[in-house]
Amino acid sequence: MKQDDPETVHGVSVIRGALTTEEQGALLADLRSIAKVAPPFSPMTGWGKPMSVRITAAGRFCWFSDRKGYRYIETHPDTGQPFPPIPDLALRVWRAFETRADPDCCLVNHYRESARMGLHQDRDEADFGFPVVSISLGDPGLFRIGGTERKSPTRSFWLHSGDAMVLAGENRLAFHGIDRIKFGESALLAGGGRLNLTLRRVAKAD
Ligand code: MD6
Ligand code: FE
Repeated sequence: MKQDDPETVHGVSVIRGALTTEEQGALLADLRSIAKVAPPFSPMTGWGKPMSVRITAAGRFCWFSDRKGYRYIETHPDTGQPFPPIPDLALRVWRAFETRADPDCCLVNHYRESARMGLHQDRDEADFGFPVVSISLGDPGLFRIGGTERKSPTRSFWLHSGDAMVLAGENRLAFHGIDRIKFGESALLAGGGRLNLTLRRVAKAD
């Protein structure tokens, strides 16, 4: 794992190729085991349409959304079971950026062809002093980021398989999303697609 000198891409801290190809494969295997016990689901948006991304999680919390709104949950919506532990490799990436406490949530987003994620802020966590750390796997995703208001100007850049990125400081509450993926470009996922892990602390650290 590469932990040194994050570069700044359009004001965002990125470690290109943080995970080697072998590590990406190992993390993918971990995610497959997670998906077996915590099957990915498509949360409903506020206007009753399912999201194009499928999500699941590891750690204590998972993000969830339905007509009643969005929130963090501690048991799987279908199985009623708690989520499996966060993979060690993902924890190691987090610790390259943050050592005060480990994350208690690792969201896993799965993008199939033509899936996207609209501009949003991650603001349901207790302490914005902690970052959100992302790891990308599979096909490239066009990441767009703006400022703390929806109408703030945005810029975008590609995230590739193995890249790690952190939203912290002035970027922590910036609006961001995924415009599109370059489906079928990476060989990591058989059949194409993109996986993104976002590690965060939902509860206050003690
Ligand atoms: C994605 N990422 O890359 C969506 N959120 O699929 C996010 O929503 C995100 O990459 C907070 C921090 C980093 C992220
Ligand atoms: Fe986000």
